[in-house]
Amino acid sequence: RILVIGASGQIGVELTLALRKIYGNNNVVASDLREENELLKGTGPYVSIDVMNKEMLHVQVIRQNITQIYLLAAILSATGEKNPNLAWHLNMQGLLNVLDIAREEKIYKVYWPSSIAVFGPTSPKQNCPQQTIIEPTTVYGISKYAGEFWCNYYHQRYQVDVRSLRYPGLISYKSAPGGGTTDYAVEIYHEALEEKKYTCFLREDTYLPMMYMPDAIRATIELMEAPAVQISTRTSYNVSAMSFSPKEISAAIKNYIPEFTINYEPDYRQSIADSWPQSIDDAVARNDWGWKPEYDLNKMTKDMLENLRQQ
Ligand code: VAH
Repeated sequence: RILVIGASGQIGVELTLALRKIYGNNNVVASDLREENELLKGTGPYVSIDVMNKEMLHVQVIRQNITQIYLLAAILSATGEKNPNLAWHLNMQGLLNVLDIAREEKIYKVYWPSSIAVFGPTSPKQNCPQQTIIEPTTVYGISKYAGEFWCNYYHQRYQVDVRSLRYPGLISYKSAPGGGTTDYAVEIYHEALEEKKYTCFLREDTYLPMMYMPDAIRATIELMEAPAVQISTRTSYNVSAMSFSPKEISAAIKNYIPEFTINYEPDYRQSIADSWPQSIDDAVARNDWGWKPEYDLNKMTKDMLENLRQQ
């Protein structure tokens, strides 16, 4: 059985629904510190778990007959800069609790997301490769990079089959993002429909690597279902789909909502965005397990607006 920790978050909701479709509702136990997300209600078992409480988590893993764990609970880049100690503690200790329980209980597979936020100002800005100079300058990036080495360590030393993807900014309509620097790219669709205007907290020319949630969910499942022999990277894989700026996503939206207008009021998140690469090289993921994105900016924009209109 699969346990999803952080199932009520932006990725967790969609990953839980996707995993339930594949493995059956009752075989995917959703958990979060927060109460069950509306979209999950009635689709399968839900337990309240605090990933920081290792003993309680261990009891649930045994009681629920868990054989795979997806750990999505984390504090993201923007919130992390407001609460550095909490972000470090939750992101790091949560992972260590899961890895140690996976070792003790011989859990079959573990998934843990990293992020392109591991890269810092000294990493290449264009086509940033899998291995390069990596000097994160946010607490979130530091915790994700450190976590990658812990995943590699638990695989090497204890043969825990833990796998990871460095997600770019993720855009979705089913679930709200939580405290990320790339969240503008989700907010803008909601505001375009509701207000026909948006005040963007990043400069118009801020290019960032992005991915539509359906691609991110498929990448996660394809990675987890790949034969272990194909997995050459036990820190975390670069994956990429597109890069765009607020100016470009506004133009894409204007194709559907011509009267949409945007203005810019950069805030503290601008310096976080400026520290990250503008585009990512995901050749290793493509070679190892056949990664290939399906959504570009226009296809995503069409799908986002159609689905948000129906909500
Ligand atoms: C964030 N959405 O903004 C996350 C992501 C690459 C960005 O890690 O913090």
